[in-house]
Amino acid sequence: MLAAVRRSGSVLRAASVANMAARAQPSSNMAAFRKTLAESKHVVVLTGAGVSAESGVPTFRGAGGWWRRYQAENLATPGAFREQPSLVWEFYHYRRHLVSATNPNKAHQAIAALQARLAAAGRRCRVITQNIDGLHQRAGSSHVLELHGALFKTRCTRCGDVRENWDDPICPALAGTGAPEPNAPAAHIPESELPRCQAAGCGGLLRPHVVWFGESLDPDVLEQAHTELESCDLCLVVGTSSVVYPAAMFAPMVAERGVPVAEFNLEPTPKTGEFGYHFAGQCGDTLPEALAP
Ligand code: BJW
Ligand code: ZN
Repeated sequence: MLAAVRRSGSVLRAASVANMAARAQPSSNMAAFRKTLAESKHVVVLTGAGVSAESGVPTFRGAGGWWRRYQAENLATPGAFREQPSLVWEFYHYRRHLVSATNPNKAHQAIAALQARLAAAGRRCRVITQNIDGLHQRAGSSHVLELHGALFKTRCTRCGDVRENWDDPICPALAGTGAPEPNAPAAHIPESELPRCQAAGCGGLLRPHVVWFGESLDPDVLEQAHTELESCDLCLVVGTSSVVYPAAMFAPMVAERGVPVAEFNLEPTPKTGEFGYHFAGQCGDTLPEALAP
């Protein structure tokens, strides 16, 4: 079935609709979830922007998803970068600066503690995140699969060189730019003064090493994610609106195998009806309770 899903999104959609119709309302029985967790041998935790919200990192959709007069997701496109590289770099400079000043929250910590506890018991727990903020790793999680790239990595648009970069600002011209207020003026930095490639003799324009809309995810990361999803016996979906593909179909794929899936979110999502559990609330509250030893 999963191989078919990879080949055809429509197979998945048809199966999901049938599954939704067949399922009862998801349970919010914490004791039942904790029993399932206690019996599981291979847990996958799929996270989205909501897991970092309590650290002060804005989500993409909803009220927090604006930067100046732009919806964040409209700046996360190759077209936006082609047309206004200065504006897009300002947006990422703002986020790099903001994330540098934040810390992992109780949700990141609960996930990292679960991973450590299961590993010590010879059980497996893997984090698959759509986030680029690195907060899972800073909380102590290992083996984190970053589906949409990393905020503190750059990629050269000319030679493809990828490297870590924690400089703030990443280049002198971005210093003091990136203010998020609706009326903040654009910096209009010339391309020659935006971040440039340091690989020998290149000097090409750098871009954030992230996955924008319409771009393919790293095939190795995707393959590893599928391997985890196909073999896990419990899946947690934390703080994602489940509207961006391919990640949006990961947990439904797991549920389709009859494996328990638990969603932790402030509100229901388009996929909630496909899952066995839904825990409403801030994941900084719900996850520590759900994952406590
Ligand atoms: C809390 C909380 C708290 C808050 N506690 N909860 C199939 C069907 C239709 C379209 C497509 C398809 N396959 C591909 C597409 C096209 C496209 C897509 O999905 N479009 C849809 C929007 C319709 N996908 C792509 O283009 C992907 N590429 C791809 O598939 O390539 C092949 C292909 C291309 C085109 C056609 C077909 C195939 C690439 C997607 C890349 C997404 N990139 C971004 C930016 C990354 C870089 C950056 O960060 O700057 O990734 S967009 C943005 O959305 C970001 C996020 O990772 C992603 C998901 O958002 P997320 O994490 O869910 O955040 P929010 O804000 O949406 O939700 C937060 C949730 O948390 C909410 O539910 C809150 O309630 C909750 N919450 N606080 C618990 N305290
Ligand atoms: Zn280069």
